[in-house]
This record gives sequence, structure tokens and C-alpha cells, in this order.
Amino acid sequence: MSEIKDEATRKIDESELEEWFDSLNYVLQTHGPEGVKHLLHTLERHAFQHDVRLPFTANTPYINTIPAEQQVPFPGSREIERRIKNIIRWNAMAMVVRANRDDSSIGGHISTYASIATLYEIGFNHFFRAPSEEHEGDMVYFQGHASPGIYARAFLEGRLTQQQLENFRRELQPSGGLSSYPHPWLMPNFWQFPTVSMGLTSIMAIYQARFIRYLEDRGLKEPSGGKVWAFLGDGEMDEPESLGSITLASREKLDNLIFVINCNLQRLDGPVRGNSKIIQELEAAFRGAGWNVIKVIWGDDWDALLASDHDGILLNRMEEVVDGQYQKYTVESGQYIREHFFGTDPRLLKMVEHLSDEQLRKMRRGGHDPEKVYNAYKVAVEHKGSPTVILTKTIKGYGLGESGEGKNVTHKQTKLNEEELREFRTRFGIPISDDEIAKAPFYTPPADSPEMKYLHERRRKLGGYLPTRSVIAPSFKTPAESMFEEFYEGSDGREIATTAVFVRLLSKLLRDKDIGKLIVPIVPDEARTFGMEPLFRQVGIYSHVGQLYEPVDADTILYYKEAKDGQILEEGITEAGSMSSLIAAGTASSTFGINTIPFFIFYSMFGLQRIGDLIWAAGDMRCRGFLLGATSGRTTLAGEGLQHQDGHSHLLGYPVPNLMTYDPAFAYELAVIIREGIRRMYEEQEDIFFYLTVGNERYAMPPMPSEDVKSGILKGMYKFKTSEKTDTNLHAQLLGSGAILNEVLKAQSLLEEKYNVAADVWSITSYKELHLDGHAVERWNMLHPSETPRVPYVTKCLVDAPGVFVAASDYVKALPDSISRWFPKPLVALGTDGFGRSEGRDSLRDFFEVDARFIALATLNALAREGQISFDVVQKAIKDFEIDPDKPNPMVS
Ligand SMILES: Cc1ncc(C[n+]2csc(CCOP(=O)(O)OP(=O)(O)O)c2C)c(N)n1
Ligand SMILES: [Mg+2]
Repeated sequence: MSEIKDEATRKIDESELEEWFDSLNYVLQTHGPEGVKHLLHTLERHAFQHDVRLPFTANTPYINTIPAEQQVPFPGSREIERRIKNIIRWNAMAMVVRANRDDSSIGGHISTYASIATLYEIGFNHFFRAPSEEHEGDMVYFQGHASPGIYARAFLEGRLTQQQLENFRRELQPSGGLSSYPHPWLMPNFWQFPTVSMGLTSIMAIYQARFIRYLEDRGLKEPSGGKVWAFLGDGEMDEPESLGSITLASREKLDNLIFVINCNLQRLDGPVRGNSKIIQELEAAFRGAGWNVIKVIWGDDWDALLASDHDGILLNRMEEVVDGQYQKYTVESGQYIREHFFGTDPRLLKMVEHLSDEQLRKMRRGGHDPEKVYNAYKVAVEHKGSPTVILTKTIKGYGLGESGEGKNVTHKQTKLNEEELREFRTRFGIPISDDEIAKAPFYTPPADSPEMKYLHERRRKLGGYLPTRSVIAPSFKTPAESMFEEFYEGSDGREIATTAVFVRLLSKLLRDKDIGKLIVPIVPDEARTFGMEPLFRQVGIYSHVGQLYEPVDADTILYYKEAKDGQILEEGITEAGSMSSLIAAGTASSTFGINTIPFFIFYSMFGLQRIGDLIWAAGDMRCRGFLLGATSGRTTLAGEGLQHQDGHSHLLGYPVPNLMTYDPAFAYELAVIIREGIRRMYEEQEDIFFYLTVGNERYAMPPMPSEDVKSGILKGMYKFKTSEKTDTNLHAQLLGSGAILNEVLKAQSLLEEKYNVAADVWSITSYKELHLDGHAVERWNMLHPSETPRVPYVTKCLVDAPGVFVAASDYVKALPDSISRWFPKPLVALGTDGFGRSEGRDSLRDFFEVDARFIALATLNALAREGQISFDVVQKAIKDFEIDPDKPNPMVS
């Protein structure tokens, strides 16, 4: 048996191999690389037919993708650029060290910028274009926690003051400070993209690049060749959002997108892939997904060695060593490297015998070699047909020497003692004297120095300075009231769901001659669920390549129409991707001066709960637009059960400061809110965005009671219906939201007819707005004790309202509870806390105790507690309503 196996795996001997090589070299000489490719491919197929299976690999060898001989010469001054970079390194480090001297709790990062500096500087000096007359500019997503380096450069450019640098992470200082990370909310003229929540950069950048194509294909902007650059950490690539959308980029052939992944082999705690190689792993993932992959692993010190590596032993050694070990070499001596890296084979040792230990220790990695990085960027920007990812190998804490280079603790290093500062200064040649060094002063070369002249000149050539954010959208006219009037009139008894109302409104907006083209409908594979399929035909589904097939439903009116100028972004099942599209469209006013108005409609359960962090980023980014949580409400969405029924997204909307949340019940409410949203976001240019829930329960839409209710709808509450009953002393105020407002109206009748209670009904469109208003008033009163106290809007509405107070919604009780203290009396809250069930609406509303019976019961209880009726009445009501008092508590069952 073993003999047969040996026979089968018998090695081809040296002379046979020689013949194969000769033949191959002959083909190479006579037919060139294409001929060799063809030959190998044909041989592979031939072998396959004879049952030879080659192991799959998406990897190329562990060397630079661009061979040394194909490099173009560096076009700038290496020396001046090195000096500029060193000064920025110093100032970035000094910023963090000084901030922590003043207050050791401040934190900051030195080692990340230290490792990425060359990658940024090559970009700043040669590639990143700022918006200018000639060019709309590139979009650069800077790695969040490398921001000290970006600030240090802006300081050198004269865009930030020394005072601002001194106040890094001290934003509340009287003279202002710099935010820890890129936050457009905090530095609206500087940062464009919030990147510090790991993973979001990748997905946002991909959808940004695609949105640029969308704008161009739809004729909303001229193609300009602008690039989207995303700088990412190797550790952050473990986030699902980092790799989760990369196939979209290749499928859409986004050659306007360049990822630069700084593979310093470390994350916060230690190695990213101690036991394997992150660069190879990422290469396989990106190549497999169809990206153009450029590896920049080795600096030019390695070129000569690799050129002499005829039998591939150096390459073998490079491939067998794992990242954890490479990290070890960075903290060890040249002697150690000789012994442990080269010492495994006498031939390797011989290869480096002419190099001193010191030379061995200093052999650079690719990401620290400006020429290698320049060449990679050049190939990337010129590449056509697919997105590019550049994988660069670097050292975390590069240049920090003993005090942090390559150490596992380096990520959090914020302190350098005097000796370490001196070493850093000497290592990077910063002209600061020994007397001054302890203070870690910032350094700026004289204005007429070669460094400063060069720095400004380079940026002038590239159109100006980056990052920069400007609000440049042209003024905008809100559509006239006439467009919304049909919704104010009600449905004339026809039963219709608020989702359908929304779709009708959207379709009208799309038809509008002024703003129609600016509307961007976004949907993650739920258009049919929401009845949006007529829009497929009306405005088309966006596809860069149009429609390459005959759709199965081509013979129907509402066929599935894909088109190059299609308007709908049908994203497939990715709420995160759809949200990233909304972010790109909702910030186009500041990136391109285009007022696109995105409407992203999704299953409400898979919005704030699932992609909350992207929504937070949208808020930071001053994004505008509408999020529509459809099929909302824990009991309104029947049958779908625990994972689908949303009864808490509104609560999750509370913490996002600039997100306006509304739970409208009727068509006119929805129309009023959307019109006002467009007006505030696009006419007034306010940095807010909207979350509205719409439901799938059909009911008659009443007409708007009067023009006067508009302001109440927007503020969060208004009286919908006053009781007509006058012959009673029993009163109640019933508050309802969304579809549950109908239950409240039923309860009103029940209470009037059976229990002699006159109940007024209020529509609560936004608990959040009421909550914010109450707190704003309380705060003002606290700070202005001697002035006439202000009154919260809720109190103003209810101060003279007679009777007891009961609120019911399809959401958790925390919503009404959040405004209860501004009520004249205690508020009874009914809500849908707990896991959902698959059931019909009636059963669900019984289970969650939010139907008309429970609203009436809660009202009677409150009246009994006030002594206005006897508890016997309540007891009897429980019986009459057939309520089991010992039913399970939905909150915990
Ligand atoms: C979602 C998220 N989780 C955790 C963090 C905290 N954090 C900031 S930097 C960092 C390590 C980053 O490692 P890597 O991506 O390799 O970047 P490097 O600093 O090495 O360039 C972590 C865990 C974060 N910012 N975001
Ligand atoms: Mg890292």
C-alpha cells in the first residue's frame, strides 16, 4: 500500500524539472506572459480531466504585488517629505502626551498614527484632491484613532492653532478644543466622515462610492473621476460590516474606491492573527470577492535579497513565519533576527552575511517605504474595472523604540518620559533642544523653510487642504401644500394602511417636476411587503448596467424594471447597506451640494435595533432624510411573532439627539410630518433626520380636524376628539398613538356608552418630542429661578383637562412614562413590553393589554382610585370584558 502511495506522489527529479523549466521559458520568450498563462490554463484543464485536483488558493506569494523592476521613480523629494512627516509625527505624539499630562484620564493614541504616517503622507503629498474649481475632490475616510496625525498636519498647514492642539480632547475649554476622533457633529467645518466605530468605515465608503455612480448615472452630477479612499485597521477588519459588503463593490465595478488597510499586525490587546497572516487572509477574501489586491509587504531593503532568491528559500521562509513571530522581530535585535529568521537555513544565513545586525534590524516593511506606497497608490488610482484594496505591512508604534514599538501595550501608550522624548526627537531629527524637550513643545518650521513651502505647494497642486467639510447645497423650495392636501382630506371611509399612504405620498413626490428627481427611495428587499412595486415601473430600479435580461414579468404593467437611470436603490437584504446608502444620499448636500432626499423604508424591527450604530453615525454626520419603520407595532404586525414585532424602536430613537421620531396614526399626520421634515432639512438646512413608523393595519383615514392641529402634530400631541357627553361628572383623557389610536377611540365610545364617562381623545405623535420639550423647560427653569417659570407643552395641553389620564400605544410603557411627570395627575401607561407572539391582532392586543377593553379598564381603575366610582364597577368590568385577572404578564412571558 505505502509503496503504491510513494509511487503516486513520486517527486519529479531535478533533470525532469529542468526540462519543464526550459520549455516554459521558451514559451515565455516566444509568446510572452499571455502565452504562458494560456499554456498553464490549458494544462490545468487537461490535468483536471485526468482527475488531478489542484488545491484552491486565492493567495499570491507573500511578497509585494508590484515587482521592484516595475516601480516608477518617486516624483517628489523624499528628503523633504521625510522631514515633514517627522515633524507631524512629533507634533501628533506631543499632542497626546501633553493632553495626558494635564489630565491623565484623557487618553489618546500615539502608536496608530506612528504606523500609518507614510500611508497618509503619500496621499496628502501626491493623491488626495481637495474640492476646488477644477475638481470636486476625493473623499477620504481617515482611520478614527489616527486623528492626532491629521490634526498635526492641519496645524502645520496653518489650519489649526497651537491652542487648539493643546486642547486636544479638551473640547469644553473656553477657547475650544479638538474632538478625540473624526466627528462632523463636533467639528463641522473639518471632519466629513465619522470613522471611529470600527467596521462602519468600510461599509459606508463602499456605499458612498456606489452612490457617486448613482448620481452620475442619473445625471445629477458630472462624472469627475473622484476617488473614495478608506483607511482601515487590520484589527477592525474582523467587524462583520468590514467585509460584509465587499462583493457589492466588485459587482458594481467600483473603480472609484480604494481601501488602504494598515496591517500593523496588532489590534488593541495584541496580535491580530498571531498564528497566521492577516495580509494573506485579507488578500484571499478580497481577491475571492473580485477586488484588485495590491500587497505592499516589504520595503526596498529587501529588494536585493528577493532578487537573489533564485530557488525561493527566502520566500518560503517569509511564508512560513506567522504574524506573531514577525511582531517579535520588531522588538528584537538584529542578532536575534539573524539567528531566528535567517538561521533556519545556512543558505539564508549566507544571503545576509554582508549585512550587519543593525542593518538587519532596520530592514523596513513596505508600508514605511514611501516609494513602494507611492507606486501602490498610483496603480490603484489608475486601475479600471474593479475596486482596489492595498494591504500594507507596517509596525505599530513605529519609531517609538523601547517605549512602545511593536509592543502589545502600545495601543494605549500615552506617556513618554523625558528620556523617551529625547530619543524620539533624535530618531526623527526634530530641532528641539535638550532644555526644552521635557515640555514636549510643538514644532513648526519657519514659513519660508523648504518643508513649509513644499507642503503648501503640494496641497495647492491638489486643490487645497483636507479634510474639510462645507455646506454648499443650493437653496431649496419645499413642495407646495397642494401636493399634500389629498392626505389632509382623509380617505372618505376607505380603509387604508399608513404604509400605503406613505407609498402614495412617495409616488407623488417622485412625480413632482421640481424635487422628484432628488428623491432617493431605498429598500432592503421588502418593496412588495410594503406595496411599493408600482414604483419599480414608475421610476425604475437603479442598475449601472441597465437590465441585461428579459424580466419574467415583462408582459405585466408593473414589471421588474432595472435601468441605468433607475431611481430606486433596491439594496437586497442588507439594512446596514441600505442605511449606508441613506447616509451617502442624506449627506450629499455637504459632499456634492446636491439636495438628495432619501427615504429608506424597512421592517421597523430591523432598523434601530439592528443598525443602531450606523444611525448614530448618521446623526454625527449631520445626515438628513427619512427612515420609515414599516410593519411597525408589536400588535399591529400580526402573525410574525417574536423576532418581527417591534414595540421598542421608538425608545431606541430617544438617545439619538438629532433624530426626530414620530408614530403617526392618520394620513394627514404623516403628510404634515413629511412636509415639515422636507422644509426643515432642505429649506432650512437643519441637521436633523426623521424616523417615522408606518403600519399595515387598514382603517378609514379621517380628515384633518382643522389646520390648527398641524403644530400639535409636530410638537407631539394634539386633541383629536372632544367628548360630546355633557351629562356626567366622570371624565378621562385618553392618549393614543399609531394604530392603537383606534383602540382608544373604541374605548372612548365604550366608556361613554356603558360607564357614563366623558373621555377626550388625544393623538400622541411623538413621545420623544414631548419628552425633550419637558426637559428643556425644566432645565431652563432650573437655570432661571427668578424668572417666570416656563410650562412644558404637555402641561399646557392638559392643565385644564378634566378627569383621569390613560395612555396606550403599540410601544413600551417607558414612552408614556417618560412624559408623565408633566401631567397634572398620575398617568396610567399601557404598552407592549415583552416578546411578541405569532397571533392575530385581536389576540395580540388582548395579550399585551392594549385593546379598547384594557384602556377602558385602566380608566375605570383610575376613577375608582380617585373615589369617583366604586371598585365593584371595575370588578364587574373585568368580568364583562372576559378578562382573566390571572393571565400571564406579557412583560415577562
Ligand atoms: C466597534 C468598536 N469596537 C471597539 C473599539 C475600540 N477600539 C479602538 S481602536 C481598537 C483597536 C484597533 O485595531 P486596528 O484596527 O488594528 O487599528 P490599529 O490601531 O492597529 O491601526 C479598538 C478595539 C471601537 N473604536 N469600535
Ligand atoms: Mg492594527
